[in-house]
Amino acid sequence: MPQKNERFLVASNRLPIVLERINEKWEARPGSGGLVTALTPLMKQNHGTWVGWPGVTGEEDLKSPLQDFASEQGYSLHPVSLSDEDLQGYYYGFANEVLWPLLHGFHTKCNFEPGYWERYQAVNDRFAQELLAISSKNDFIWVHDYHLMLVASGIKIGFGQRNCCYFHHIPFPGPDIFLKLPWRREILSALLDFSLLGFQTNEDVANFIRCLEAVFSDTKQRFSQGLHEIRCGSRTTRAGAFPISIDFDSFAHLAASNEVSQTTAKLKRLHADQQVILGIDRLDYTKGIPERLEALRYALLHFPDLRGNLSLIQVLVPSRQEVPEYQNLKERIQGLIGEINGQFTEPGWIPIHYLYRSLSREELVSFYLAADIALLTPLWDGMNLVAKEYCACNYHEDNVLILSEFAGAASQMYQDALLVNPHNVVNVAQVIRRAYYMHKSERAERMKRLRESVRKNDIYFWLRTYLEAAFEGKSRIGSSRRSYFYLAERCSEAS
Ligand code: GDG
Repeated sequence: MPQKNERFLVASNRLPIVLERINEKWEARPGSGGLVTALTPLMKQNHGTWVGWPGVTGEEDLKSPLQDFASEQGYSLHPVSLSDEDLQGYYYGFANEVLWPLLHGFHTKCNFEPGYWERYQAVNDRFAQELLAISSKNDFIWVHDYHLMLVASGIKIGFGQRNCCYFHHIPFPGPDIFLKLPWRREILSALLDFSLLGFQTNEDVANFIRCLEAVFSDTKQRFSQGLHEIRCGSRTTRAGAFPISIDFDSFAHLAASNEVSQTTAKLKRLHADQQVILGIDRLDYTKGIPERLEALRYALLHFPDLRGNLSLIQVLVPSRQEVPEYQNLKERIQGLIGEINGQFTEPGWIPIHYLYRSLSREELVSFYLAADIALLTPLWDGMNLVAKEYCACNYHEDNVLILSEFAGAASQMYQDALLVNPHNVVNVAQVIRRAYYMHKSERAERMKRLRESVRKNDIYFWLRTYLEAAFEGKSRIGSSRRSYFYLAERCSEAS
């Protein structure tokens, strides 16, 4: 754990704030994610600074809202300003059009534009220089996610010695996919400059090591004290799986609150004689939404007993609306919803209810509570926090989680969620039916175990285990065991 005299610096693409323009002035509110909540006490205690892009260009009038935020929250924010060209090349370009699709296995969607790579390097270097300028060698720097994979290397090039660690929130693919990247050697080499590399699953760690072995012939690794010790030539680092989680208690409390129960009751009344299936996703091609809709169509077509008795509420949270690919996906989803509703709607029953907006946290929890079944079918996902939030909220323990085996969360939930291959619409349809008919005693047993596991392995546990690995070089959850897929197959067979 960091000592009192060691400052704690976090770097991520965005600062953990929501900026609002009120009476011609910017105001900064803290972001609502579990990561921010979990890190805040540590940041306060260790004179923390969070480094990132504030979310708007032209930062001079941000000084005072950022200072107000620091005095209210007890830690500082250090903005890294980005020009429109930086944003286009580094963020929309390299992060969104190269790394996001590649690392989720969609290499055919990548735009390997050399100019994007130039900007990515320049912005990563800027983050490194800013971090160097505001830190000293006793400080601990924790870099988050794929936007900033070159930062430790930038710090080293600037002759800085820092304890600089990294956590990767999205999947890491194997060499068959990763090696398509024109800058594979540079990125892998830069990652080796971090002293600890955290991934979501053992599968991600194994893929990363296989990529190293493919690119650097002198790669050696051994598993010790829950971590992989990796040596490539003269460089050494450690890597391990640290499945991220949620603030269980805050979700469980909100779920039991009056604010939420009224909306939940309304939703339940609306679907009084039916079971509700819930899908909540940011609009993204990795989330498997068309596949989910096709599975529902198949279920309604082949299992007439479900018609009139089961409805899907699909919440789509707007995202990257300016990108044509995302507009096309939205149109495709809306087209499918229209077709399925047109095909099956009967007086008094509509198969799919569709919301295209983001929900308040209270609304979100009401939807979790009103749903008898959650249907989360990403084609590949780092973790999928919605799966964990859904379990945390459902204190009645009378509901079912259907989860893609390609969500990182499946590595922890495979025994009690019903796992599906989202590409196999027939299987997903069968599993929907199985969930619909699952007896309440089986629901309760499964959900109880799921909730207990999410409660025990919450975001604070994740933080502690990561920091133990960073400071003591060992992990209590580490395992060299690789894949859960074979088990998953057995666990999710439809009856
Ligand atoms: C990355 C990785 C990994 C969603 N809609 C609303 C809303 N949400 C919140 C959920 C949940 C989060 O957004 C989405 O969960 P993800 O797991 O997809 O998290 P991301 O940060 O988007 O993604 C992912 C994660 O990092 C953590 O490492 O799991 O694989 O891609 O918390 O509650 N919140 C509100 N309204 C909504 O409409 N308030």
